[in-house]
Amino acid sequence: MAHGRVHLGHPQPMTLVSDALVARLREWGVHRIFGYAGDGIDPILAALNRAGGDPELVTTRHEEMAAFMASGHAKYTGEVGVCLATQGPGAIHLLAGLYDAKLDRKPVVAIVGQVVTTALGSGYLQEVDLQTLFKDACGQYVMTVTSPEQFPLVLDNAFRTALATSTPTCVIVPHDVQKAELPEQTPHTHGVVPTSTAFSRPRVIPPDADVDRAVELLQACERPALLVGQGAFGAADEVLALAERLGAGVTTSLLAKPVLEESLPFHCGVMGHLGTTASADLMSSCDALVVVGSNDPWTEFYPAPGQARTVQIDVTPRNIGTKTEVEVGLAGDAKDTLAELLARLGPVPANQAWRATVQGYARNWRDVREQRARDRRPGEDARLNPQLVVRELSPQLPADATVSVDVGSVVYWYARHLRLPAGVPAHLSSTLASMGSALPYGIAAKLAAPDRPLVALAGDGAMQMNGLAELITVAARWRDWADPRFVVCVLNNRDLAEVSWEQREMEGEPRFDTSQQLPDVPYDRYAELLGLRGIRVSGPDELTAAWDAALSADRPVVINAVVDAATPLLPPAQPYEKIKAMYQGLAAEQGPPARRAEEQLRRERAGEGFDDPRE
Ligand SMILES: Cc1ncc(C[n+]2csc(CCOP(=O)(O)OP(=O)(O)O)c2C)c(N)n1
Ligand SMILES: [Mg+2]
Repeated sequence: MAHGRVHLGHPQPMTLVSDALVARLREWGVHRIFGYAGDGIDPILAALNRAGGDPELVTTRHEEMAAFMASGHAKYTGEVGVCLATQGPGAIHLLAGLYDAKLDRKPVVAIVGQVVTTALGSGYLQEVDLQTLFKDACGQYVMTVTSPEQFPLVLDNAFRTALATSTPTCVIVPHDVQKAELPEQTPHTHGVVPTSTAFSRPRVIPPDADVDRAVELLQACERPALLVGQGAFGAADEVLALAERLGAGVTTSLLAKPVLEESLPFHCGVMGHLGTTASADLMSSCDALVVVGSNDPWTEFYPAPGQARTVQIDVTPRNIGTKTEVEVGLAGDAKDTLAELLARLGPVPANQAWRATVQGYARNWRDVREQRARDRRPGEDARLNPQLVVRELSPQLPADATVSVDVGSVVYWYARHLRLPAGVPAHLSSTLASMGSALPYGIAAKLAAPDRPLVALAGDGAMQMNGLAELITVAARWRDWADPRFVVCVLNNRDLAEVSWEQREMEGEPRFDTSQQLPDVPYDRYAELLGLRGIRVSGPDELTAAWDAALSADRPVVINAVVDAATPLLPPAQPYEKIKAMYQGLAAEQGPPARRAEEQLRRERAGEGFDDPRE
């Protein structure tokens, strides 16, 4: 091929681009990559074969899962996640997982094959314009390598950029370039760019004047609240210290649920549509808000305009002021910035009445939550209350567990009912909110920490979308795990329930059976077929034993929890006008489940103190 237009001087030891790729991955600290084969990457696969397992190639059942695993790996480990796919269809399949990383701001490097450079532009078999395909998902850096000498700098830039911008990046390597020779030592000559794996992060703290303004604001307030986001991971001590000093109530974004122990008396739980009444109460009555590393998009759940003077701490200046009116922006790392703020804040007179109010919100929510979880479904065709399924996990969740969650109604029950012991990580596709995150995330977490028990919570729609396929990966690998416990709990409601509730709440329409209904699958028996254990649960009294059996099993377990789809996804503390459409949609539906759902909704609203009219 026509590479090497650069004059390289004397003959010197050469290596293949693919071998250089594998060696460079190790230098970047990558010891596991997630991928799927194709002839477009055969030279890279051969190099991985020669590398003898470092990095290890984890194969998935679908490239999308490789990308989700890379995103999950980044979330659980803090490292760069790497995925590998072939040209054309394989590359296309990566997209959703890469967008997941992009929207939740995680560093991922995608390595994809491409047809040979001699055929590019000819409309070749599997030829897809990959630069354009990845242009948005990997907007910070996507590059096609067209010569071997260019390869090292492109790979290094992809890693540097992924780390520096917390986003996915993409390296496209045409098949012939993968097989081309590269000098082991970069020649010191015009047109060849030296590169290295050196990387460093800045220590970012805001200017003193900004901190002083924040201090002034906080000293003048009477009813402070903290909204804690994923930027506060690693800053729990400082967040706690600020909350205690100010006497503030605390709420978190969904992503930041694991940051703080939720049993703290002033912790009001997760905010937003899927959040708690305590969080809604806190946000609607505070007069000052400190947003710490959160860019939570549930804007209608922030304080109303003009209600609260707001300080926002964010390491990314462009995030400041983007979701609510902010008076003082503090551009800085959460931990260091909070430390600065605490150092300058001095003692603050404690507003005991506000403290008591906040603790009252939190206590009240805990009562509401317990009531909802314990609510039994009456009637002949009674099904399990899904809230109880998740509630019953809380006391049994091992202190060293790792949790992965899917998108669907289970996120509501996770946010509201699962008590995470301190230090238990939990992740899901949050900002992209893509179905199909629980299994690939769970596998990535398990491979990163095979000695920790894993619990994956998923809906039946998500299981049918990809979970059943990825369970095959679990079945193929569990014997290698130091702790074989990998518990998948499927909330089997035969419904795309979250969307069914959205059809009612957002549109005032009845649930559309054709689009919402799911075929029944015996998830427990499918697990048994794969050599795993399966447990079917259909009554509330079986739950404790089911979780216990699953968490003490000698192999992965699938719990098929047959639950009631007629369980409202009720946003917290909303005026009747906002809930009216839900009643309207339900009223237009026939049959006992709709009547049950209506009564359930009315009861849950009453539990929040609303006496909704019967129209
Ligand atoms: C890839 C993808 N497709 C569609 C959606 C829209 N969506 C959000 S939740 C949901 C229902 C999920 O159903 P299931 O997994 O059964 O969970 P349930 O809500 O029934 O508990 C759907 C279709 C999405 N978020 N992601
Ligand atoms: Mg479902």
